Amino acid sequence: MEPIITACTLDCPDACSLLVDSDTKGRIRVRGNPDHPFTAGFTCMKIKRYPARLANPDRITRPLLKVGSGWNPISWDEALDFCADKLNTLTKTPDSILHVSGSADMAVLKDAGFLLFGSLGAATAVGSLCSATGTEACIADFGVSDHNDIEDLPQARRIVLWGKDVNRCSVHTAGLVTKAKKAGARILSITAGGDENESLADQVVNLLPGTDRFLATAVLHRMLERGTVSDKVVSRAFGWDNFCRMVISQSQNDLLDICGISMDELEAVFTFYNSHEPVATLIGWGLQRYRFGGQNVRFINALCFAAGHIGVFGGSSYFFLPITRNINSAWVQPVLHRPQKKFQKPIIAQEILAADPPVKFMWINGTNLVNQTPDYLANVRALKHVETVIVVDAFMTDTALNADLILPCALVMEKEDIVTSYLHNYVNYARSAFDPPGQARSDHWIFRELGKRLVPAVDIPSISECLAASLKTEWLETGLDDLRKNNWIKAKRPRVLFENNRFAHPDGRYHPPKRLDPEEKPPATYPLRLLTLIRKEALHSQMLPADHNPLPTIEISKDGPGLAGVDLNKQVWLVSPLARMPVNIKINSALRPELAIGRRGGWARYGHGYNRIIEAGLTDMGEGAAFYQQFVRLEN
Ligand SMILES: Nc1nc2c(c(=O)[nH]1)N[C@H]1C(S)=C(S)[C@@H](COP(=O)(O)OP(=O)(O)OC[C@H]3O[C@@H](n4cnc5c(=O)[nH]c(N)nc54)[C@H](O)[C@@H]3O)O[C@H]1N2
Ligand SMILES: Nc1nc2c(c(=O)[nH]1)N[C@H]1C(S)=C(S)[C@@H](COP(=O)(O)OP(=O)(O)OC[C@H]3O[C@@H](n4cnc5c(=O)[nH]c(N)nc54)[C@H](O)[C@@H]3O)O[C@H]1N2
Ligand code: SF4
Ligand SMILES: [Mo]
Repeated sequence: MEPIITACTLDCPDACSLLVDSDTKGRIRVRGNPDHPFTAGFTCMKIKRYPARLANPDRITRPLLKVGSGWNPISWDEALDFCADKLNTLTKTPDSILHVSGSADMAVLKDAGFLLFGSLGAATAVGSLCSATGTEACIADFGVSDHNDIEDLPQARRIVLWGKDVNRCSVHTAGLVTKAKKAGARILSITAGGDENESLADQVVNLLPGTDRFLATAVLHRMLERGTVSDKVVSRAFGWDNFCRMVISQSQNDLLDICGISMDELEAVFTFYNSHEPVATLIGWGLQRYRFGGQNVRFINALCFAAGHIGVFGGSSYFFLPITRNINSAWVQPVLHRPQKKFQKPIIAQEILAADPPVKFMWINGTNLVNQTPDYLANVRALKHVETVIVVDAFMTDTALNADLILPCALVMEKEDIVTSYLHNYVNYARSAFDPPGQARSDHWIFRELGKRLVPAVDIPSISECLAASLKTEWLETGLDDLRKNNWIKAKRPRVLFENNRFAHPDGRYHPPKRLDPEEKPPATYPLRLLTLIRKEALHSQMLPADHNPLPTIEISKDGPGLAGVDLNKQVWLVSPLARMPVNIKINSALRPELAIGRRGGWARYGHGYNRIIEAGLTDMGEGAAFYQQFVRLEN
């Protein structure tokens, strides 16, 4: 195979440029493009396994209509007519049509779905299963979710991995941190456990889950007590005095108790931040999957600000870049500007079951919603409650299983597109490297063909039109032809954000948080906190049936309340107030005794799928999912 340069469109911060070719034995290879400045010639193991996934015999390659308890292959004409007929009867009651678009495909063209369903005025899903809580927190603090250029990280002198499992979640961030370390940077990891950061970090502080806002407050308390916050920094904040009163009114010992850490550990974090060398803080996504996840991020930002590490080279608080910021999404704006009814993703089952008018037609693309959203059993009930469910996917996931019609889609590397990143500022051209198998088609093709069948028709522009329109921004100096030739372009963004502490709020200032809410204590009958963390070898539920062991594995420390009275020679069950599931136990003595750790993404239909026992709940900001608020116990 001739080498093809394309780009990864999976939901991953690194947004790699990829080189697809074959090795000397003719086997297909996917590698990191050595010429791309950010990808720098390497990628994760997930994408290397993708050619096998794309060619997998379990792949759905024809539209499948549910008939009784089985599936009938039908033609695209029949499938699209089926959808159009249903939609055409509902256009007068658009609130009964619900469109849910996931982030499995991070590229531009899947947004054609927002154009199509937005034009109908259909209901849409808002909020997020992922990062919106922290993003909203950063916007509340700084006026925008933005950070210094990540490519300058190797020059940082001090780096904090705050709840960030870099080796799993972003191989390139891990690479940049390693470079910085080799150049002499000091690394502090503040974690609830389950990562592999000991190998990178000079020091590790292991705190109780969900309590980061109290650790940040304890450090801020110490800074105020010792008078280390500079007047120049303070002058750039709005409402600083009230914030200080709130911090100072806390008792240092109470704060340490809540976090479960020692005075020495607090002193270590204080000393790390109280430095003339700038500190770069990389905030992970895990610590915002709590009821007060937004506050967790806000108090960490407050600490970074007060210590003078925002707006300087080598500093910054890194959380998330909105993926649409370097492209123009105007082409997606529906022609008809009817306000759309909104369903909140983390509690979507409750909302569907209570909807008035009832949801009669639901379209799901780019997400394994049933498996990946809290309360799996309610999600199944909700889909059964809807008359017609269309799922666009390539595998028989727990979501597809509950569809009335499955439309087979093209996957990563099988379609042309443009993709941006939530970590760096490169915009990559994704070229089709493989033909989609059988009758699988891109989401864009499906939306365009469906649009033609609606009355009145909804016109979805061609691929070239959508892509060319998306490049028209002040940040990019390229057209589509150039990008097709050059494969990527870096958006013109400042390397240092918020220089001189000028923030994006209308008053130009930093806005500290106004509340510090208490963290829930584990109930006596459910003493463990369940953290369902990412796995290295797969992206969320993009696993194959053969990747599933007979039972999912829970890691737990030998000591503590988790295993009291549990006989490990008998079957162990993981139990929440919602449901219970059988699990394997792996002892991991490095973990705090209050934790149970599982790796997320396994499918409920194979007895995995932790969302069976995770209750649906919202975070304090951004309509996020409070996955890690869940308390559980183990029993026989
Ligand atoms: N291999 C792989 N990479 C991925 C993904 C994947 O599925 N697989 N998914 C991608 C996506 S969409 C996302 S959102 C990211 C997720 O990437 P991460 O944010 O890294 O993912 P999580 O596993 O949710 O949480 C990571 C860390 O948060 C820590 N943590 C949990 N609770 C707390 C807390 O209260 N305080 C502190 N300080 N730490 C805490 C845990 O110890 C864990 O190590 O990864 C992306 N990259
Ligand atoms: N228990 C628990 N659950 C969680 C989390 C947690 O911390 N704990 N974290 C959450 C997080 S951070 C995230 S981001 C979500 C991820 O959850 P989802 O957004 O559901 O992502 P995936 O599990 O990767 O499933 C994506 C599906 O889309 C399909 N797909 C891939 N590419 C395409 C495409 O181009 N078009 C279409 N139509 N389909 C495609 C894949 O085959 C796959 O079935 O999970 C959340 N779920
Ligand atoms: S999943 Fe992430 S690290 Fe792996 S190839 Fe895609 S963008 Fe790169
Ligand atoms: Mo995510």
